Amino acid sequence: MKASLLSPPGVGRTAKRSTMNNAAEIYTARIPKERKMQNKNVFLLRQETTSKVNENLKKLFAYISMKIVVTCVVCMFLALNAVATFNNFSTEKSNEACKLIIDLGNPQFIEKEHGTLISFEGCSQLLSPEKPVVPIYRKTFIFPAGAKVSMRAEPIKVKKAENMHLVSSYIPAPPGYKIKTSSYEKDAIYPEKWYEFRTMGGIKNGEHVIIAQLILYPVRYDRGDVFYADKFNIKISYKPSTGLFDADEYDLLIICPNKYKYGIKWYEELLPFVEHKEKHGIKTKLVSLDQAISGTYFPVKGRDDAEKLKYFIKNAIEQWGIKYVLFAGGRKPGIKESWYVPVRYSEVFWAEEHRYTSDLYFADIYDGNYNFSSWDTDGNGAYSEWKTVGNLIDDVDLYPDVYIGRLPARNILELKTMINKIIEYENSISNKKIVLVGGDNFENEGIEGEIVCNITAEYLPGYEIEKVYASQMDVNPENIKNALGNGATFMHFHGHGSPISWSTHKPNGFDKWEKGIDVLDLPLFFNEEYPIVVLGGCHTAMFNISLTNFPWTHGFPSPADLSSWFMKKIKGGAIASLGYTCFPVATPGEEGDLDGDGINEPDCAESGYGYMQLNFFYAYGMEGIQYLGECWGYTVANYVEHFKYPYKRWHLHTMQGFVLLGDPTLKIGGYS
Ligand SMILES: [Ca+2]
Ligand SMILES: [Ca+2]
Ligand SMILES: [Ca+2]
Ligand SMILES: [Ca+2]
Repeated sequence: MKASLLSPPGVGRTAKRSTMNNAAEIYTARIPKERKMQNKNVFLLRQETTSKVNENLKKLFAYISMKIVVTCVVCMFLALNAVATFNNFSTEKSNEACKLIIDLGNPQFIEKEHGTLISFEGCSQLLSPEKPVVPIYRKTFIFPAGAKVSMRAEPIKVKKAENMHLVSSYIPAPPGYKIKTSSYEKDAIYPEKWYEFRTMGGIKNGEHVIIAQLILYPVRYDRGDVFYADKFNIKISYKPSTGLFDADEYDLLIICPNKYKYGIKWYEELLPFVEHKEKHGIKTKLVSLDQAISGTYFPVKGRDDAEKLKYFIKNAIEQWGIKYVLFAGGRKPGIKESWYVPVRYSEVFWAEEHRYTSDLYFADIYDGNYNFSSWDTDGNGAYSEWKTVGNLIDDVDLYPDVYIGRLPARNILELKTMINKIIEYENSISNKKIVLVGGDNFENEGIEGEIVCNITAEYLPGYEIEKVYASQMDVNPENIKNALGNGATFMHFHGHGSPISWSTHKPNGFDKWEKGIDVLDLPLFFNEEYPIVVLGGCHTAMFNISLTNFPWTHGFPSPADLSSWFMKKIKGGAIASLGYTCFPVATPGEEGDLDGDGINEPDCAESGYGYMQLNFFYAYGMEGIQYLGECWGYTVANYVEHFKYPYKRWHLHTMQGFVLLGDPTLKIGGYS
């Protein structure tokens, strides 16, 4: 290897951690806000580069608000933010183009046991079975909805790394599954291109925008040779649009079960709730499912109830300006599966799982061209279809366009319990307290559950912290109940789950499970303050199970899942729950800076379900987002921005399965 073997840079990469305690110290010593702001060296539009910025670039940025932007401001702006916002483009000019250079800095060559890992600061590592591990660089640009954007990238100079053997990727697995190693074909070409350009449609900071993503692959393997490029020429073309969204009649759309078929009771039960929401300034429209899908308000479109409902939501965004959707109903009682408010099954095969419900389907209304995001682009009636072999068949946008939550009530009593709890909750103020529950989840170095929970605590400064950690005590219902006491704002569990239980291990005690918590423990929770419960684990919010259909529960029948039990508990339990309807992915171990923010942390916190849940707390604690559904939307959107492309089965599961069971307009902590 001709290039110098640089010492491995970055926090945590400097030395292999010998004990987890050391690692925990490293990660808790940092100021949380810096975690995402330390990106100065990430998006390297360096001084020497930006001083030579093409005239067109200046022209482009001249349209940024206030029109006072000079080159150096632009440089700061791009360098300090992971996302560049091009909010106030001219709407008169028809076409704009600009050129810029992305400079990734020097490559880092990290010698591993089975080969070399090449990285650039600010890149994440792309894990793909039977492929070499290569760095991937993502840069996100935001444009107004309806604009036409394209980007091209070209490496400025391609270099060859002599005699280099790249490490091969392991195969990611859900919690509880063994992570397997793999190797790659000698005559493979990977990745096939130097870059990809993709657009998505979504809501960001309350605005409907285009999320344009440029993805660079600065290292490519070609039949035994390794090539890399550290500088790229980028060309951006942009055609503006006029505003698409100006309706502002309602904020929240509630969909309740059929008004006429099931009597008017569900509808009427929700009227005091609507009144309560209105009292707090949330303009609310209550619509029953039959009204939504039979043309009471808008022309009907769609092939089945779920698609008709999704078109209805699209109309409600465009005609009423809604930002939040609440589904007030879950599965109907009975052996045959049917629903008060429909679900959509996503069909991405992974980890022995063929299909699972995804409420994200109803929140992802638009694609990058602001067309309807059907999740069934081949029109065969199978949604987000990815069979056991081959590629993803249907295009999916995934970026939420509306903030969605569901009250998974199976009868009117459960609905009543849930909405009464919400009204009571919002009319009071909760204590600032969080209960953290974790242990050792994988045989890799580090106590993943505790690492992730410790970072949660960093995001909530000023909060009273109660820890139930397997390294310190038994993780059992008594200790969890004691830690909760009379209540908390949040509970965060990070470990292994099933639809009816959650658990973890003592450090290195993988032959035994902690008692954890299961549905039978919930009746004993009598906390007066209701926390938002985040249940990190497989299937923890699998709200479609029933007494006659209970996959993944190891044979134990239960009328409902753990998340739903938390919510339907009378005088106790939770106000809302976030969990997974399927297997999410876990990334234990240490393969580099997986989220590409320029800071290397334990992988369990940088990708997979740990990363997902942490971003929920980041949204509330660091971004100051007050409403529950918006925190969910921020979380999913952030995961989409980091891990959607290139498509991986495990990331699709994680994004599509992460569900909010609760009111998306819930004011976290209550109204003061
Ligand atoms: Ca399809
Ligand atoms: Ca979308
Ligand atoms: Ca990182
Ligand atoms: Ca890492």
